[in-house]
Amino acid sequence: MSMFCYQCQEASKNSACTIKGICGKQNDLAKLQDLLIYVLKGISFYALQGRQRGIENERINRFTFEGLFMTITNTNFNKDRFIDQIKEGLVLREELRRKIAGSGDIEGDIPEAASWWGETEAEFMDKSVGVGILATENEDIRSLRELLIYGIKGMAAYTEHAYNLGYEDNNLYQFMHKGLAATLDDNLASDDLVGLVLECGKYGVDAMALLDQANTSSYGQPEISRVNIGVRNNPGILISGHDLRDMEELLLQTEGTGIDVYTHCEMLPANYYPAFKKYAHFAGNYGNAWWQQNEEFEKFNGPILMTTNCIIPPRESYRDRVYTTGSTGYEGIKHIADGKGLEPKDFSIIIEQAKKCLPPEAIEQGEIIGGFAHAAVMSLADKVVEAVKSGAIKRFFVMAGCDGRMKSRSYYTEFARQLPPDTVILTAGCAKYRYNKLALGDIDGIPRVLDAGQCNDSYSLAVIALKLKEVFELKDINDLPISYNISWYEQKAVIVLLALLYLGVKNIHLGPTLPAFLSPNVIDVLVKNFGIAGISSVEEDIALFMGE
Ligand code: FSO
Ligand code: SF4
Repeated sequence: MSMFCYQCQEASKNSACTIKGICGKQNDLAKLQDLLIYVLKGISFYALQGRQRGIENERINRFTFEGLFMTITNTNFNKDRFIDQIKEGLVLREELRRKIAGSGDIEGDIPEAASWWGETEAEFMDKSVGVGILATENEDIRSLRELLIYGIKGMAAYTEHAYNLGYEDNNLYQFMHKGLAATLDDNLASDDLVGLVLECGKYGVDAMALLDQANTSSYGQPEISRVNIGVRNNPGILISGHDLRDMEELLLQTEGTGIDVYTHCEMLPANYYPAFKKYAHFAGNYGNAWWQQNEEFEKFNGPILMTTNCIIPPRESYRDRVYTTGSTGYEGIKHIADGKGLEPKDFSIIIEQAKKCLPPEAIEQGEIIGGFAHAAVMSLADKVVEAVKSGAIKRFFVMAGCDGRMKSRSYYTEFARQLPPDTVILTAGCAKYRYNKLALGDIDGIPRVLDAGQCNDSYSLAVIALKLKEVFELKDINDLPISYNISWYEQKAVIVLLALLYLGVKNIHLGPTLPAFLSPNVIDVLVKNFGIAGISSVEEDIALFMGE
């Protein structure tokens, strides 16, 4: 049986990738990812029982979020890494099982995922057949299990970034284990799983809040900033992904070397943090959203560090300049290991290579503005409230989420362009690249595109909405003049969506297509309870949102 993956928006024919991923994921890698998730479910079965008996295992917790993160779209394409991870997972699971058995009988029937054992790649490949998505026959149960798993994957990514900065919340680990173990339980009906999916949204809010706390306590509150999108004359290192600790360590290690540092894609918001802005060799942002990296990495000329997704299969022309770190990986690409204990990572190999490279080729020039996270927007609160009261701002549009390759995503550029001039876009995530360089002007000094930051900073947009609800003394967040037109791509967008649902936001429009993993009945539940909808034409949607 060949692979079956439908976890992202680019799933083949909006159904599933079954021969090879549109993302470049090969059949064997997809199956190893399925097996790793299966092993994590088995670990979760014991972790839950362990916790009830006071056995909290730091290594298991870390292994769980790392493993989940590795399986997110465009994160890790290195087969050997998955094989090692599965081996380590089985050993950890057995250690935990023995510990729990030592504290009394194990409760309930032990699922196969918690007892299966294998050692070789051939055994892993054999086992991977029959443990993937299609192992659940009922379409609705399968859909809800996967929705839950994807939400947990997104949560795991944010949890890992917070952990890297020393911030943890045991409740998040507990829910990851509870949710994963629940997907093994055939006694759970659709309603139970819907309940877990909504609970996942609650933990999604908590994970994003924790990461917000980690980022802002470590690097200060993002400030409204102008970011250079042109180039300088020195050789440069391009840093992509979401991990701010990697950003800090790279800036520290490149200081005084004559190398400039540029951000790419989701690292753009690093330019808004006071702790990073102070570095003279931090030169700005280079390029656009992840899917254009083939052309842009070629032109950058210097080394590129991928701290998280989205990585796409690199071309030969720049392959030797790409480095992965953290959860990312790619066969044949150099990987920068974690530092020992609290030690920083060692980026010297990248810096040495950069010294021998040409400066980046200019692909754009000028500046963009961003840094409208919750604290910065709150400092403008009076102005914003005044503009709403006077009618200068009629409506806000939350257009957070992700960008992607599909041609149909030009919808978002057109949507932004055609929105009435008395509207403001609130954005976060790489979705912004579809409209953050348009000349959309401002309203009484408030730019019409307010970028809060990375996809996890969608949390900021929720905080802003809740604050406005308070200021306008409204009972319901849905009474605010805010519409939600979200573009999604991978599993972090799933946790952002579940978090918004948990906060009570209704009538979210999701595009460019609805997730392939949602069965018709599950879509029905989301439509009935939350008013979730897809998108149609720009003109029709704008008229609908503006109540015309
Ligand atoms: Fe984009 Fe990729 Fe941040 Fe995602 S770079 S698509 S939702 O990884 O995480 O927004
Ligand atoms: Fe296909 Fe997306 Fe899965 Fe890649 S992650 S195999 S593109 S569904």
